Amino acid sequence: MHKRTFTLVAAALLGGQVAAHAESKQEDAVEYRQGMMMGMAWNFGEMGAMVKGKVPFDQARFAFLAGRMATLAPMPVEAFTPDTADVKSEVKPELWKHLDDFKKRMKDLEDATAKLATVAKAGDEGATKEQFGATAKVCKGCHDEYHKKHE
Ligand code: ASC
Repeated sequence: MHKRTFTLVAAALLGGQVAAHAESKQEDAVEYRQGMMMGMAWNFGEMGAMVKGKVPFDQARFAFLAGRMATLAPMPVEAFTPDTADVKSEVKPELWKHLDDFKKRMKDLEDATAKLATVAKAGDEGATKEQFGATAKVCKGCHDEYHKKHE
């Protein structure tokens, strides 16, 4: 590699690293968990479109999306730490008063999405749609309690 190219690549890598740590640890935690939630919404949204008949139902694609959702579901909870309570976010203050209930709901989501991935892979369209509905209820229940957009 040319010295100049090396320098440019090294600068780009270093720049990226600096950017990733430019914010506080708490702000990073909020961005991380928002990213995970967005990742779930992306995958769940496409499954929802299939369930509602807005796009054709494709069992293999559904199972792929459900697998990704099940991978993401256990990830955000660790970034909901009380030291992030003052960072601007969509979290209702109630969440910090009921952190155990919130964690239980996130565990319910983990279980529901794991089941969704299993059922979708097994290939029964009716059972898949039913478990999608059960999973959406877990999402909605928690959003109703703790997400500002669902006030
Ligand atoms: C979605 C999404 C949610 C849930 C919720 C289910 O597709 O982004 O937050 O479904 O609306 O009721």
